[in-house]
Order: sequence, then structure tokens, then C-alpha cells
Amino acid sequence: MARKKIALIGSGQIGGTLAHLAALKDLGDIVLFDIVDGVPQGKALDISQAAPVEGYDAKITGTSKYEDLKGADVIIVTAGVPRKPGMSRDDLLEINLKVMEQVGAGIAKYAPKAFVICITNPLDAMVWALQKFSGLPTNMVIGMAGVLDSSRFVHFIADELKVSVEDVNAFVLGGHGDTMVPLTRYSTVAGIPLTDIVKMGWMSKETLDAIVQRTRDGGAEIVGLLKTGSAFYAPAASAIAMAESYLKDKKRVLPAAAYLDGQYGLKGTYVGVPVVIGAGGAEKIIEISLNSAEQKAFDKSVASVEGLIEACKKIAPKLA
Ligand code: A3D
Repeated sequence: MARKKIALIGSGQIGGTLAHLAALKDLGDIVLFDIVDGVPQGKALDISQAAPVEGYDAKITGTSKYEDLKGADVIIVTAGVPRKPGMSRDDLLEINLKVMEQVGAGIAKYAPKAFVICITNPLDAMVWALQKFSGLPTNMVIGMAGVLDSSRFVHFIADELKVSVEDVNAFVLGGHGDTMVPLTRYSTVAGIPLTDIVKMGWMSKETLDAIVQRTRDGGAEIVGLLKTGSAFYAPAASAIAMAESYLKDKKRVLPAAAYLDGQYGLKGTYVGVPVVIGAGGAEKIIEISLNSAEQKAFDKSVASVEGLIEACKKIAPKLA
């Protein structure tokens, strides 16, 4: 059986980490792409030289030519600029929208059958634009945010309760940004909802509220510490989980920015919802019932995403 091919568009902090993880997990051969010539080639060589130590056989190459994407099964897009301290994800919109236009054209020409995972911020608007610019089917273009946001939530809960991360399951809905909706009712420790954990007195309501807020601000906390870029280890691990679910047809149920066609009462937009990811791409959107407070928070988050999509349409009228 031929090896799968994973192409990484953007070979910066996340791109390099993606390549390393994909190699360690034997997901297939890897192509690193970047407009800065030398960086993808240098990282590819460095990661290839770790192969004898780690024992992976993946062929890892670097390129600045779109034609090298040919035949890619999965494409993960991180091309663009990340945040600096004081910047919101939305501040990146204009620059990264232009990048999505180039990347979308490259994918359409050379890898129209790929499963595409977008990571570039502002996430929900960029994945929406990338799908439009590439013209790929909506089930084959998805955005990574929810796996990362949920993972941050799980880390904080497990750390607070001093339990294994393996026994905590967290659920985050909505756009990737300050309005994201961590759902405490659907987040559990060994099956016990966090709302019950509070009732049992294992964690105070104030602590849980603080964790929810820290999850929302999770990206900014790291930007503030790093000062020269944004998080990359956990974002890369999150996208790899999504790629693996597609490549191995695992049908994991993962929160991701997916195209909504009537689900949650929304049409033609991308927003974070639970999705079954398998060989058919985004195979099924799971619609959960929301109480009025959750619905209100979700609506606010959707409004913020829709505002960004409108801004994209103004900058690039052909998207309208
Ligand atoms: P960085 O290390 O700067 O890498 C970005 C790479 O993109 C650089 O190597 C650039 O040279 C390259 N690039 C720029 N323009 C183009 C182009 N037109 N074509 C090809 N490559 C290009 O950033 P990073 O890896 O830290 O972050 C990448 C993106 O992910 C940023 O937009 C971040 O904001 C975003 N991000 C998203 C999340 C989510 O959870 C959604 C988390 C963390 C970062």
C-alpha cells in the first residue's frame, strides 16, 4: 500500500511541529511548503536526520513550489502571520485573507481531492474563505480550534482536580476567540458532568468560572509569555489528531470549525461544533441541545464569526 502524503502549507512554528509529529506517528510522507525559500527545506532535512534515531521511514521534503502538493491526501494550512502581544486574532484578518487566496488557488490546482485542515487565524473566517477560494467540497475543508480549546480546558480541570487528563472530557462550542463557549454541562470527569462536580463540592463554582475564562484566554496567555509568536505545540498536536482520524477513518467526534448547512439554525457559515471525522471528511455534524444561557453564548459567538465573514466579503468582493 502506498504511503499517504501529508502537505503542510506554512512551515513556521506550527508547520515544523506538525511535520515532526506526523513523522513520529508514521502518518505518511511529508511535504513542507513555505514562501520563504530555505525554511521548509531546512526543517525537512533536520526532521529527516532525526529519523534514524526515532525509527520513522517517512520521506520528508521542503518546497516553495505548489506543484509539489500534487497527490496530497491531507493538507494542513498554517500559512500567514501569528499574533503579537496586544493583537487580537481578528487583527490578522486582512493579511491572512490574501494568503488564503493564494493557498486556495494552489490547493484547487494541485490537490483538489485532499482533506484540508485550516489553522490560520482568525480561524472561523479563514477556513470559510479557504473553502470558497479553493472551491473544494465543504465536507473536505475544516478548521482546527475546538480540539485545542477543549484540550486547554481539560488540562486546567485535570490540573485543578489532580486527576489524569485521560479521565477528563471537555466540550467547547462556537468560534475560536474570546467568545468561545466552554460547555460545563457536557464536560465530564470519568463521566461526571462538571456541573455535578461543583454540586458535589469537589470544585467551587468560582474556580470553575475562572477555568472557563482561562480557557477562553488560553491563546492570549501564551502570546503574552512568548512575546514573539503564539502557541504551537498544542495547536499542532490538535490538528494531527484530526488528520489521523481522517487518514485512519477513525470517526472520532471532535469539536472543529465545520460548514453548517442548516444545523444549529445556521446556513453557509463555519463555526465550532462537534463533528465526526472519517474517510468522508467532516462526515456528520452532531447537534446538541443547548439551554438558554448556552444558546445565548453560542449566538454571541456566531455573531462575532459572522462579523468577520462580512469583513472578508468587503475586502474580497468575489467571496460575497
Ligand atoms: P509562523 O511561525 O509565523 O508560521 C507561519 C508561516 O507561514 C511562516 O513560515 C511564513 O513564511 C508562512 N507564510 C506566510 N505567508 C505565506 C504564503 N502566502 N504562503 C505560504 N506560506 C506563507 O506562525 P505559526 O506557525 O505560529 O502560526 C500560524 C498560524 O496559525 C497563525 O495565523 C496563527 O495565528 C494561527 N494559530 C491558530 C491557532 C488556532 O487554534 C486556530 C493556534 C495557534 C496559532
